[in-house]
Parts: sequence; structure tokens; C-alpha cells
Amino acid sequence: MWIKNSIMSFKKSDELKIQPPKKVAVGFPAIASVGFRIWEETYVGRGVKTMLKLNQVKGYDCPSCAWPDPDPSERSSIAEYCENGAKAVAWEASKETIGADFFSTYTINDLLTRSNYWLEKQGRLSTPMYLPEGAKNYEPISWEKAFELVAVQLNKLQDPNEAIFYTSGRASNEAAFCYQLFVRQFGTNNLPDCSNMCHEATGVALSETTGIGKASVKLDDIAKTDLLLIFGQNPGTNAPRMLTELQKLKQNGGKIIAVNPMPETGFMGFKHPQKPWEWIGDGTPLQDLYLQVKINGDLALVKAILVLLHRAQKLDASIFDATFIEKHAVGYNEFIDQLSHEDFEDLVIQSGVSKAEIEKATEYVINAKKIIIAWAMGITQHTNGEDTIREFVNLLLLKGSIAKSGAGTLPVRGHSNVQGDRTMGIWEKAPESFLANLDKAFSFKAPRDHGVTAVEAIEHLISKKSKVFIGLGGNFVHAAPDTEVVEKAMNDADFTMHIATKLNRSHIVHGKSALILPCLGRTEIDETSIGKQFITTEDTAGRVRMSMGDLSPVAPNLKSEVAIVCGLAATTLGNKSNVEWNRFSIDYNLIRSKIEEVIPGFDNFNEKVKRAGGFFLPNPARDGRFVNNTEKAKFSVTVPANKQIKKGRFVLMTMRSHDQFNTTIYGFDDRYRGISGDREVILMNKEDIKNNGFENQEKVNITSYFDGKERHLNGFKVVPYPITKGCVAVYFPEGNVLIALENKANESQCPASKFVEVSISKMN
Ligand SMILES: Nc1nc2c(c(=O)[nH]1)N[C@H]1C(S)=C(S)[C@@H](COP(=O)(O)OP(=O)(O)OC[C@H]3O[C@@H](n4cnc5c(=O)[nH]c(N)nc54)[C@H](O)[C@@H]3O)O[C@H]1N2
Ligand SMILES: Nc1nc2c(c(=O)[nH]1)N[C@H]1C(S)=C(S)[C@@H](COP(=O)(O)OP(=O)(O)OC[C@H]3O[C@@H](n4cnc5c(=O)[nH]c(N)nc54)[C@H](O)[C@@H]3O)O[C@H]1N2
Ligand SMILES: [Mo]
Repeated sequence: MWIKNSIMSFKKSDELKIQPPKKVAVGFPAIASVGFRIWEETYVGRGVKTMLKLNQVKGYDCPSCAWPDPDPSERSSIAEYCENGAKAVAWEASKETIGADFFSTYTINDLLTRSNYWLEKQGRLSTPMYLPEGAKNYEPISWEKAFELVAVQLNKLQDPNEAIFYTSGRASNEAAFCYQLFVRQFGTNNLPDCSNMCHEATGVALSETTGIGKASVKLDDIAKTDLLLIFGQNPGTNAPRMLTELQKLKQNGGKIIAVNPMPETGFMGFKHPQKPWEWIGDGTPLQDLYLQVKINGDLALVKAILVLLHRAQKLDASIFDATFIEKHAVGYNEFIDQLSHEDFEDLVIQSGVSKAEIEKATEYVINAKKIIIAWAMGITQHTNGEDTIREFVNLLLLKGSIAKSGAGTLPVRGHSNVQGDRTMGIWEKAPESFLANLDKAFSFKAPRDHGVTAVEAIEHLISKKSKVFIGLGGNFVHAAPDTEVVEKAMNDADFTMHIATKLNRSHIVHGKSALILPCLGRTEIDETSIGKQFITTEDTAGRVRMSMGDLSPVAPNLKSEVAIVCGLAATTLGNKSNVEWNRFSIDYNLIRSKIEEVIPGFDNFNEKVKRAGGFFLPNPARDGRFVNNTEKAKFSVTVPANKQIKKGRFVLMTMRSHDQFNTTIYGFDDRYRGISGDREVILMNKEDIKNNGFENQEKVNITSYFDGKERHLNGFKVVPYPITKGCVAVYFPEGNVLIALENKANESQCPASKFVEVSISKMN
């Protein structure tokens, strides 16, 4: 069923309250907030017990973000977690469950009127549920029948490419490896994932320039750097444990430059959550320089810095690392040639930052011998994200700041195993080397035609090229851009199926028939007929570690993701597959042995991963080897972004609040920004509010423009905020209605979730 007003699903909790943004991150309020959440979700026992195992050597990997753990000797013995990690655990460890009774009480139409917040709040999914064509309610179904249903739906397709197999970044290495093997044996590379909407630009730009689409630094490099530039990231909320490393960096005398259209609390002051003596006072100030760019002004800003650097180098040749460039890089002359033709004044205007501040930033760069550049969604979710990242690499190469201690690239990943899923082959364009190894290890021929990205998946569903959507985790209809279009695409499908822990919007905006298969969470014990199993994940720094839950499963009829994927594969592929799916599903060591055969760097996987702290995957760029097509690090020549919008309009970004994990809304308190009680708000600069004749908290209508089409989001309250003039912000996923499917990067296909042209008008 198609509901026009899809925004209904984000209804606010209570009255909007606005306070000035906080000046210090973490400290006591964070601990208090965690305590409350554990109490609320789990009635203490389940939550507190499991919190002690979080990120411990013998514990489980935090299901929240992908920030690396310290080496075992440096870990806190009680708790290696942050406020938002704790919220993620409390959310998963919820004591409530929903099953047959719940689904017979609520029809699909009832559920469509509920917010996603409400849906997830009902508790953990506890038994497989089936929605037959035309039915009003989901009904219980056995695991066996559920697997058979999927097999029928898949096997009746004329072409395997008519099915789409999405993955969210929480799936373990073992589940992901089995899933991609199943999908490729079924006959397609249609393996889009959340990466396609996240760090895809990073993968594209870094693979080409440094030869590896991942960070080149390890956790302990951060404290050793002279200068850390952080672009488009809000670590205080989205990677809180990063602040601990930033504090160490400061204590060692390093400098931090934060580049962001709004000042984020995490950079201003920090109090360590596990050091109560730090809870009083103003905390450690982190940023030395804050550059308030225009949205997407980063490319111009870096170019402007590079121009000044080049000028300075003419007076002092030691500013560039000539030896490194000579030995390790290609493309220097073309790059310098372009730089000499740049119009500095124009770059300054495009960036939105003053000339004096650009000069100051350049001075920091000149004086630093070791530089790290970190970035996240404020850089990747643009049509030109790849080029901005190429400029980051240009800067690092000029300074010889890669492949040495305390220097390099630091794209900060999102989902806790999004990087591992890619390593395991969740990739619509997996390289030939991976596919060839897979062929060999399993004696079959994997398809070679590229599959669809997340955005292309929607296009294929709309054009009926695809008819089945299967999701291993995630909440695709709220994560993808253009909510109304995605919901229509899902409704058009013949069959939709999700493997999930909690009920969400993607389960009730369904195809003709639909299935929900409930799985164990990472906090829970996974015991098969041969004993307890563990899984593995990979963090941002490329470290692989084991993870083992310690809570009893919340319901008896749950299966692990691995068991579900193996069950689906065995039933769908039947004797067309020679994989021992049943043995895989009870003994994960067998899966890991196969991973070892297929993917470089996993030799002795089963043994190595049991060592305290796990092991690092090979990272040639870290060691000074650049394995791209030139065998050298590459300077790039980029095209200026300079995107124009119509006069009187604004550039809108979508961002996360402090109280959510992607589409999961934990609560309504964006504590650091001082905004609580309501998420239907638009953050706007005071002067813009005044110049447009709006009042504080007045309700306005937002209209977005792309390719001649308008999209609307009405009745959002104006909140004055120190954001760059001409820029506005709303929360993700509420704002997704405004993002045209076609508003995406050419190269990576990543939706431009941080650059939407809008006008804002009074509501009546
Ligand atoms: N608690 C919690 N943790 C999370 C998540 C979560 O939702 N909740 N999500 C996880 C995931 S999947 C991811 S990918 C990461 C996301 O982590 P972030 O990338 O930090 O997430 P966003 O809220 O999207 O924030 C982007 C930041 O970029 C800034 N920004 C926007 N546009 C621009 C621009 O054009 N230039 C610059 N320089 N800055 C800009 C915004 O002001 C904001 O500070 O976090 C992960 N961790
Ligand atoms: N406008 C806008 N859109 C964005 C973004 C943005 O910044 N702005 N960010 C993008 C980014 S960076 C990302 S990564 C995507 C995120 O996209 P997704 O990964 O698709 O979304 P999530 O909200 O993380 O998925 C939440 C759901 O995952 C399920 N889940 C949770 N834990 C588990 C588990 O252990 N196993 C299984 N099987 N299921 C589980 C639960 O049912 C939960 O409802 O969204 C993207 N969309
Ligand atoms: Mo992400």
C-alpha cells in the first residue's frame, strides 16, 4: 500500500526545547544518559551485565560504529565504550519481544501510521513472519517454510539479475562471506550495500591514488601526528571514542583543524567518560583552528591551501617532501601545472572561509612534518566527493605524509563492520582477483557483469528490471534517498524479505508478499549443535577481531545470520551448489577456512583471530607500496566544484542527531546541539532567519529542486544555529524525502545527501 505522507513515520515525541549548543563533550551527562537508556530498555540486568563485555578481548565488538579498539594492553578493564555504543547495546539487548500476537493485533495499515521510532521500540522480532499477497497482517511461519518460500520466489525469476541482495554494515564477516557466495552461486552481482550511500567516494578515490580504499593509519598514529585535519565529521556523536585519541594528540603537542559548516561540540572541549576527575572544569579544548566552510566548500578550501603552499615552496624548497615525491609518486608536474592556473581569490570565495584563516591553516600545514587527514559524510555525500578526497591525497603526498608513523589517510567508517563486509565481497563490482579466487575455492564460475549500487537498485525496481528485494539488515526505505520513490519501488516488487533484529519501516512498506526473518544480535550467545560460535569483524584501521555475545538469546526461535543465510542458500540452490551449507551453519571455523582460501591476508585465520586483539590485514599504502595501476601514489588534477544555486535559495544538508543510529531513533535529545523534544526542525543561521522574516521556531515549508522537479517537506520549525550563512540542516532520515534519486555522484553513485538546493517559505 502506498502512503503519500511518508513523513508521518517520524512524528516528534514532545515539545521542542532549544538551548545554546554545549561547549564540552562527554563527561558526566553522557554517563547519566547511558544509565537511563540501559534502565529503560533492559530493566538494568541484561544491559549492565553485557556492557562489561563490550569491546573486551574476550567480549563482543560494539554494534555501533567502526572506530578501532586500542591494543589489548591499553584497554580499560571495565568498559571500553562510549555513550552511543552503550545506547546501541541497550537498544539490541531490549527485553521486550514481538511475535504472532503483536502482528495479529496490528494490521499493516496500522503499522504504516506509526513512526519508525515506535516500531523499533516495541522490542525484538522473535519469530519468522510472512505476509501473503493481499493479506492485512503478517502471520507466523516456520523457518523451513520460510526458506522454501524464498527459494520459490528466487527460482521462478527469468534472470538472477531480477533479484537484489542488499546488506547493511552490521553483518559479520562470516555472514557476509556466505551471503555473497550464495548470491554469486545464484547468478548475480546485485550486491548493493550501505557503503554505496556512505564511504563509496572514499573507496573510488583512494583505490586510484593510494592503491587501497581504506585508511592508511592505525589508531596509535593519531596521537603521534603533528597535525590532524578533520573534514565533515562529527566524532563527538558518531565516533565518540575518537575524542580520546584527539585528547592524547593534544597532550603530545599536536594540532587539530576542524572543517565544518557548523561548530560541533566534540571539537570544542572533551572530558573523558572513564576519568571522573576530568568531569569538573572545562575539559581539554581540542580544535586549534575551526574553518567554517560553506557546504561543499572543502574542495576549494584545500585547493586554496595548496596554492599558498606552492607559493611558499618557491621561497623554501623544503616545504615539499621532494624525496618522497620523486621516489613514490606520479603526476606531480600535471598537478603543479593545474595549481599554477588556479584563481586563488575565486577559491577563497567558493570555500566560504576568510583569506586570513586559509593563511593560518597553511602555516599549520607548512610547519607539520606528519599530517593525518580524517573525513566522513560531510565529504563523501557530495556529487564531487571523490575529487575532494583526491585533493586530500595531493596535500598528503606533497608533504610526504603517508606511509610513515603519525601520517596518512583516515576515512572514518560508519557501521561497525561495513569495511569487513566489503573485504568479504559484498560489492557489486568485486575485483576479478576476488572472483577468480572464489571460483577456484568453490569450483564454480561467479558472474562477471557488475551488479547494481543502492541507487541503481531503486531504478531497477522502478523499471521492473528487478522484482525481488532481499535485505541482510538495514532499513533501506529510510536510508535511501527520495523516500517516496523508494517506497513506491518497494511496493512494486513481487517479493521483499528482510533479516532483522527489530521491526522497521522497510518491513511494512512491502512487495506483493513479504517475509521478516528474525536474527540473533551481536550481544547474544550463538550456540549450534557443536557448541558456541564466534564471529569476526574488521574496524576502520583494518584490524580483524573476534566477537562473542554473552546474553541468552531474547527468544527461543531466533537463528544466527549465518544460519539464516546458509538455510536460504541450501534451499534455493539445492543440488546446483556443492557448498556444504549445513556444515557452514554449525561450524564457523569452516567458513573462516574458506575465507582464508579466497581473501589475501587471512592466512591461519582461525588461529590468528584468537590472539588477543586479533590481527591487522595487509595495508600496502601503510608500508609505502601503492598497488594501483601505476604502482605509485598518484597526484590528481581535479575539476572545481563551484556548484551554483539560484539566488534566495539555500544549500541543505542532512545529518545525524546525538540520539540516533542511522534510521534508528533512540530518543529526541540532540544534546550537544541543545535541541530536544522534536526532530522536525531546520537549523538556520540567525541572520538568514532575520533577513527572510522568519521567527525563532516558526513553522516553514521546505521545497527542494532538482532537474526541474520539486519535492516538499512541510511544517518544520526554524531553529537558530551557528551554521554557515546560506546553509541549512535537517535530520536524516526525515530529510531524505527532499533528495532526488538522480542527485548523486557520477563516479561512486553516492547520493548527495549533504547538498540539496532548497527554498524555504512561511507555512501558510
Ligand atoms: N551514534 C551514532 N554513531 C554513528 C552513526 C549514527 O547514526 N549514530 N552512524 C554511523 C555511520 S553509518 C556513519 S557513516 C558515521 C557518520 O558520521 P558523520 O559523518 O560524523 O555523520 P553526519 O551526521 O552525517 O555528519 C557529517 C558532519 O559533516 C558536516 N558537514 C555536512 N556537510 C559538509 C560539507 O560540505 N563540508 C564539511 N566539511 N562538513 C560538512 C556536518 O555538519 C556534520 O558535522 O557514523 C557512524 N556512527
Ligand atoms: N539523507 C541521508 N541519508 C543517508 C545518510 C545521511 O547521512 N543522510 N547516511 C547514509 C549512511 S552513511 C548509511 S551507512 C546508510 C545506513 O543504512 P542502513 O544500514 O540500511 O540503515 P540502519 O538504520 O543502520 O539499519 C537499521 C536496521 O538494521 C537492523 N539491524 C540492526 N542490527 C542488526 C543485526 O545485528 N542484524 C541484522 N540482520 N539486522 C540488524 C534493524 O532491524 C534496524 O531497524 O544510510 C545512508 N542514508
Ligand atoms: Mo555510513
